[in-house]
Amino acid sequence: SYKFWQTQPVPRFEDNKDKEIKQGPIKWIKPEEVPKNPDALIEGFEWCTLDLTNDDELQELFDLLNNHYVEDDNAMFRFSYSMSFLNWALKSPGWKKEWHVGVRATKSRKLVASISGVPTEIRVRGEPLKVTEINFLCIHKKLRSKRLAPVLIKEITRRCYLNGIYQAIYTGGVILPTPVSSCRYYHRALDWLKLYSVGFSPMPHGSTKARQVAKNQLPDNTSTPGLRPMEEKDIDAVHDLLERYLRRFDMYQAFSREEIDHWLVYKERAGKEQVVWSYVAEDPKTKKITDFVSFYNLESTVLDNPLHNSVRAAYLYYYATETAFTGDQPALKDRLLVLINDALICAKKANFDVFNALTLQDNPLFLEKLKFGAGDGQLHYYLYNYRCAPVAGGINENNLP
Ligand code: YNC
Ligand code: MG
Repeated sequence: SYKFWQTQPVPRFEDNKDKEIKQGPIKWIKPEEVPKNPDALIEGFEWCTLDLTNDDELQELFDLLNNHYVEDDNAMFRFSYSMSFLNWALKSPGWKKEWHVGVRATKSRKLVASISGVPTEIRVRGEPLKVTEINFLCIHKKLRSKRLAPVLIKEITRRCYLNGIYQAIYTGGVILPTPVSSCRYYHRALDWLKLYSVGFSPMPHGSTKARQVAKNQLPDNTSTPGLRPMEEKDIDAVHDLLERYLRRFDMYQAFSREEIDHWLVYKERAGKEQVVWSYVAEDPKTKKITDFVSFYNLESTVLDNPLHNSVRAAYLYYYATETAFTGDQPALKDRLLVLINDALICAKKANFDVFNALTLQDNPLFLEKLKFGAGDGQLHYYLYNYRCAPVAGGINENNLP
């Protein structure tokens, strides 16, 4: 099968068995051969470009996603991206209106599908690559299984090619040809009783509610010396630290200063929900920024529960520490145990119910120790029109405990 994906410039599953994978683009795109107009849609629907600077259109995308976007396998929870989150994710530096693609019902004008992209630059084993990061592919439940997804994907591809971008990065819970890397989701309960009552956390065999609550208790105060919220004045120090930290991995985002500002110290308009929390550790003596850690806010709607409507989830985002460069593995591990535990404490204070993290970068050093448990969810990373050897779980193997 993969009737659509086998026509696309992506590696086949078999390709990863080749001994030597020559890294680079799969297909060379001739700009003059890129179609000037979109493909036709099924009768009764038409293309649109969303204007997300217009709150009404942002609201339409919000409504589509809140009713039809990603659910877990048992349809108990559905991602609920806030309007602030969509502003943050879709209007990052260099964003283009043309990459906010929608489909409307011609008669009712109702928005029934979306796919979007924002530009960024990544490094793959040292090679710089300008890419579009594709996200929010969503089709109304009543229009599923009509082969609309391939039409949406071809349209955003056309719009990327027209802008001179020939590669893309995207993630998903489903297996497609062919992941460049795969991670597992881990979850750390902050409000175990709530997670239990919504059916997210099971009661471990032989345990009790009281024991689970006690097990997940956190200290009231953080313990990294000099930990404080990140401010604008920290941007250059964090940029430098994160850049050096990420260079240790095979694939990562190559941030500009403007991107650090946007992704880590994002300020929403007054009255809107906070999206990202970032903290720095400032050495009390030298005043140098030695560490930083961040997480973002992504709620899930609880479907069909009499007690709770939503779960507030914090997702571990970027972090970095000077101890990563000392070559002293136990020191790195010890530092991360304290730093990430502090992030848990901050998230608990900000009223989050659960803290999620993936098995990438140095995360395996602290996940189990900090009482994260493995979830059922996987996250696969994909590159479009670019071939390279698989990246081992995003993890630098030398850093495994
Ligand atoms: C998926 N998540 O395999 P084959 S993640 C990519 N990503 O094709 P139909 C997907 N492809 O197998 P439906 C996919 N899910 O025949 C399915 N497919 O080759 C493929 N869910 O299309 C699938 N959002 O329209 C099959 O399926 C073909 O009506 C079937 O629609 C799918 O945003 C979907 O999970 C996912 O809204 C839209 O189920 C729908 O089921 C839905 O008959 C809930 O489609 C929400 C959801 C996905 C979240 C995400 C990243 C998307 C990446 C897309 C690929 C981008 C490529 C790069 C483009 C730029 C290139 C440059 C430069
Ligand atoms: Mg469809």
